Amino acid sequence: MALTGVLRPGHAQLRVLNLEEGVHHYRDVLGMVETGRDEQGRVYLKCWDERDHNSLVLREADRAGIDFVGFKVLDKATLDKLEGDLRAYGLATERIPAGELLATGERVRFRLPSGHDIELYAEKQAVGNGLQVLNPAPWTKASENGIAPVRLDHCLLYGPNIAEVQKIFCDVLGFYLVERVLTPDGAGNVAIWLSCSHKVHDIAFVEHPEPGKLHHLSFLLESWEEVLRAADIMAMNNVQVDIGPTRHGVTRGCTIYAWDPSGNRFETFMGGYQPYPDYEPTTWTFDGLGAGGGLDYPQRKLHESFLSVVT
Ligand code: M3P
Ligand code: FE
Repeated sequence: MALTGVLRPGHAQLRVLNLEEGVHHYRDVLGMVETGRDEQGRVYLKCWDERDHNSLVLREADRAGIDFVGFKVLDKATLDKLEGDLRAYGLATERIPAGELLATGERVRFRLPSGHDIELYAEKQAVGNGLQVLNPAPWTKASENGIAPVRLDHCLLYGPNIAEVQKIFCDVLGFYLVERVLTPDGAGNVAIWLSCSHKVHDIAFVEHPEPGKLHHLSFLLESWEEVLRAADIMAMNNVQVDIGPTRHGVTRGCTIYAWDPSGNRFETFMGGYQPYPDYEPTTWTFDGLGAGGGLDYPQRKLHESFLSVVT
């Protein structure tokens, strides 16, 4: 099998200021499926076409932002191996027992030098996508609820030391660099897009002085028409839009950035392209991010909120 090691981003735990407002947004407007609640009061959701029990966990807190991002790995042997590799690299790891997150096996957690907590896990209950595996229909009723993305696709995180973060993902966890934006002097990167798969990114980072920040969690749609329909649904539900609908030059994704009721940015997007690990990374100059259309290809400007609004 070609796809081994780290498979995909599997879950993110998001802090919301008001739980039921957050549930309304992610379940009824974005159109995820609620799959459980735990004794801590956390709410679990998945996108309709995801097969594992949950991909988004909402926790009520007095400040918005992200608690952790979890990546599913191939199996338990891979989990043990990657834990050893992280430790050998010099990172501290912590084991969180199975069941601490509903329907989820043991997790290995570590903190990046950007201040973000990342987890690896091998097991999560497969609840299916509502379709039988034998002679299935192409979609279900759940795919007609709200914006209805097919999966949690990636996140963009803001924090310090992204050169070191890139080394951890690429040298220890088997990711590769797909695109990057150079610093104004061209000596380093201000932004990196990393993939562990055939996706244009599974996680991305922007260099930022404050650690542990969330720029956006992103959800995949399958057509430009669905992105435009998402914009209609956002407007009908008074969801505040940040940028779009438009296209990113970086990754070529066709996108909307918008805010949930707690001020966490989320993205609904389609497209991009399918890179391979042997591709030379695409490089954008710092000016290219704005005037070159990296952020917003048609408008060719660096929207002020891109660098300043994070949770
Ligand atoms: C994405 C995406 C920028 C490009 C961002 C890309 C900030 O968020 O999902 O493709 O230039
Ligand atoms: Fe994105």
